[in-house]
Amino acid sequence: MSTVVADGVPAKIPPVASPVDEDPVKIASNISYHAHYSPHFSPFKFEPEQAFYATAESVRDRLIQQWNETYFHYHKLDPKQTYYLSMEYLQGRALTNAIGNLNVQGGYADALNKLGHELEEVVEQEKDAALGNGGLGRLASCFLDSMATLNLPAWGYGLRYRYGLFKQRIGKDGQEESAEDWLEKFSPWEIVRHDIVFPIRFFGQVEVQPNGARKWVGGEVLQALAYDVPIPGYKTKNTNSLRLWEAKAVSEDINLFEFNDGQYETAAILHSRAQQICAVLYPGDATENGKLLRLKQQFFLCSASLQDIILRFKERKVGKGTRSWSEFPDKVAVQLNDTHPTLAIPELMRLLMDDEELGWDEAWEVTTKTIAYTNHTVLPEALEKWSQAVMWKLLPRHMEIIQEIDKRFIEMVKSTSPDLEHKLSSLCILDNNPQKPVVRMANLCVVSSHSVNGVAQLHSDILKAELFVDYVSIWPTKFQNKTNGITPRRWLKFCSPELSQIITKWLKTDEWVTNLDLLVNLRKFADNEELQAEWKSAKLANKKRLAQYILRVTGVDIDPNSLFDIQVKRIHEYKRQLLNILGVIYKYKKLKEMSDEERKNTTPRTVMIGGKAFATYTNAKRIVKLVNDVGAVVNTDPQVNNYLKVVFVPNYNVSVAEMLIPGSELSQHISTAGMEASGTSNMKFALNGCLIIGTLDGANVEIREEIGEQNFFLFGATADQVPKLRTEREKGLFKADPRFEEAKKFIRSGAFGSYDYNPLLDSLEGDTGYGRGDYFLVGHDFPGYMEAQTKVDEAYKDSKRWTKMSILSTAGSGKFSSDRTISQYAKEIWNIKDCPVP
Ligand code: 26V
Repeated sequence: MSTVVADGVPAKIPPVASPVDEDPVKIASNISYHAHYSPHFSPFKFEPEQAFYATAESVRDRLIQQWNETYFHYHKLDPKQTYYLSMEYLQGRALTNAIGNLNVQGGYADALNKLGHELEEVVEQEKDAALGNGGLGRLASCFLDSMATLNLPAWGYGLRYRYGLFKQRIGKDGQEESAEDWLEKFSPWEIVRHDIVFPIRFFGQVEVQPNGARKWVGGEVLQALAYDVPIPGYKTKNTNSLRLWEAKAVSEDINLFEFNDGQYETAAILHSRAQQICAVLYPGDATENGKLLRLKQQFFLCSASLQDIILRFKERKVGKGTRSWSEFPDKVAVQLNDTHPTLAIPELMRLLMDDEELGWDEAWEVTTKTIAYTNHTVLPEALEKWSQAVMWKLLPRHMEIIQEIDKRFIEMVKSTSPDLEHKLSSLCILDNNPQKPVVRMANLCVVSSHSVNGVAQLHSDILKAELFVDYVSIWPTKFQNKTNGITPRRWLKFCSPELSQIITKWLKTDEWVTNLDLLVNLRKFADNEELQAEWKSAKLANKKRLAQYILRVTGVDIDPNSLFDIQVKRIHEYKRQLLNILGVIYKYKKLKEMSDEERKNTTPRTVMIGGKAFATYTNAKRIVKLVNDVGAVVNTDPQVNNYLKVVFVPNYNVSVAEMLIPGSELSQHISTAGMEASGTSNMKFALNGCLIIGTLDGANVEIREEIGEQNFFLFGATADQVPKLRTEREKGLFKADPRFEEAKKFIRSGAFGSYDYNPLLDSLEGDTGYGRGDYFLVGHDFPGYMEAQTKVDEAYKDSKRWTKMSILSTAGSGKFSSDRTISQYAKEIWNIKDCPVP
């Protein structure tokens, strides 16, 4: 333990309050300043945790300076600006990213050394901001990084959840969830904006004004308070904003009479309701209350963000006098990250008509030109449908507007596309099925947006050919593809500095960090022995670091010389972690049946699986339990454990991914074809020189095209074969591979303990009461999967060949930069231009 005083830091390095240049001595003095005057900790201690907060506050000073300059620059130039509306952001840790983007890595590392700390240790103190579930939230965060790096005037809007995605622990019954208290101390990155507050109404009724105008009144009114998180671009001054809303009650909403009367709960009822809104990401929606809360969250985000956007539009008149509303789409683009922020559509209509007094046609023109929608899934159970009754109660004026949009859409189809009339019952927005009348949010988005996009070519093709096929004939040019991407800063430069340095050395430039296509120039060195040796040693260093981490969090000692095989993502049946573990089980059984000599000829493997199962998703939780049970048996079996280990990596999140991905050699992206919209971890793994075993699904298709089919272990049914295979399965025409049967039987025999796996295994049979036996076609794809795995084992034995494939994976990853994705959104959907801060 070191203290500031004992180190003599204040004496040697006098605290300096203002942000500083790159001189480590001055940086150290600024860190000391924050440590010393911080109201959060005693100034007499300077342990790693205090060092983290003081360092973060020092870095934040720089960010705030750039962030203010950026705001004023945008305000002065008044360019068209994009607003990304998302219910999820998976920001992860911010310190390494901020220091790296500001390009002050060396200065801060030296400064912390002077203060008795290591930067690596200090950054580990930060908790992940996990305000999201999985790929959709992480995509939003990668997009923010690219938007700032490309100097685009673009902001994110989201909710400031008090508790993010749950913390996962593995107990004797499998996954256990607990609250993730990311704000336990405080977040040094958020700036509360007491000047930015908007009223948000719920419930109430619609009142007709004397002039016939309609007005939403009554109900309960809460406040949305802004918290800004600065988003620095890489090596640029532009620092954008992620604005997160928090719900508050108005101060008069405490009834002092009731309070003094001892009725504390009723006195503060609105305070308590306000707290509920941003309490947790994804409140369980099994109950009516849960559904209502989730809808309130969505509306809260949309209403606060749009009021803010409109205010900014009005403020930025730049000498042009009053603005005309028809200019709004020339200044504002709103991107809906899936259907979660769909209520932005009726809310913008309402604000324009009821508050700004535009007529329907004018408001509709502005709204449709402003809003664009991204679809992130074709799974029917994930397509949002809200009960009309709940919507009428919570948002009566919005329901009137949605009804009117639907009515006009139906009229339009009848008059312009009479051949589609018989399809109207599925095309229209309100599903008036008397059993369960609902609002179909995706339909509302398609009807009301000027652009609809999927997130990988195959996914966009499926949208056009299936889910939205009839809309395509109405609006042939509305549908687009924008293949996802990932930020090369976080996902290569910062998480794997060793490999990054090698790439920079061989490319003779570090420009690849902002122009990822340059990686293609590595191809010509793929056989070079010197590069191969450096590449292997960097990968080995990353594997050793990962092995230490695994030992620390699981107690399992893994061999860095074995093949590191990783599957990390949310646990879902369509992602088929079950296929992976069944393959492992079969392999384990065969290893046990082999002689010692035979085992020695196999390729030693460490299989790591990680991810969170939604708390109420029983089968996903059974899969987590199975992986853990298999690990417990295999890892302690002395006959086998030199050749095979199985690790469940607990509490998978962004920081854990930053540790796992650089150390990976093979990763599994094995969803049933047609079901994974894109996937983005596949891109992160490939970028880090990891080979992929996968199906022709989502972005795998394009990754394989880019890196070359000989460098991709492909197996499985294709998306267009899937429907027929399912029908055959239902008709009992499927003949199971004996290896598949053997693996299942082995589990049922109790080889992995006494837990009842029958319900999970039954879901793989064609004749169960589950209604859709082996819907995900694990049985069909099993033999192909096993053969692909055999090819993996063979390829790994030839280290030169494997290393070449690894280099070619990185070399072929240029397309998957989120800089490319965002440039396409900017040009082809938002029509915005960069606006670099001088
Ligand atoms: C949500 C749910 C909720 C109910 C149970 C079933 C289910 C299945 C899927 C989903 C996903 C909703 C949207 C989503 O997160 N999509 C992901 O978006 C990523 C970024 O575009 C993409 O890479 C992933 O493939 C896609 O699953």
